[in-house]
Amino acid sequence: MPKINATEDLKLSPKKSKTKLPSMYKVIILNDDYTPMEFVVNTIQRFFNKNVDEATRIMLKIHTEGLGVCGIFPVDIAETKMNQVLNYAKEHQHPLQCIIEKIE
Ligand code: TYC
Repeated sequence: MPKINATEDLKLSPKKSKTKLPSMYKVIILNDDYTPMEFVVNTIQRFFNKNVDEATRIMLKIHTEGLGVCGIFPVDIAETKMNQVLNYAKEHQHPLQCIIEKIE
C-alpha cells in the first residue's frame, strides 16, 4: 500500500546514538640492542601500572618479537605515556623507543 505520510518512516526508524566512543590507541615499546632489560621492566612498571611479573612478560615479548603493547588509551593519554617513556629513557641515556598506533 502506498504511504500517505512519508514522515512515518522517520518515526519508526530506530534512534541512532550520537555519543560515539573515543578512538583508542596502543602504546607500543620497541626493542633495541642497548637498553638494559631491567630498565625496560622498571619503565613499564612506572608508567603502565604493571607489577614486576606483568612488566617482565611484556619486556620479554618486546625482546623476542621486536615490539610489545604496554597499554591502550584515548589519544591524549596515549601521547602523554609515550612522551613520559621517551623522556625517561633520554634522561637515563638509553635509546628506548615508544610509539602509539590507532586501533581501527
Ligand atoms: N634487547 C635488549 C637487550 O638485550 C633488551 C630490551 C628489551 C630493550 C625491550 C628494549 O624495549 C626493549 N639488552
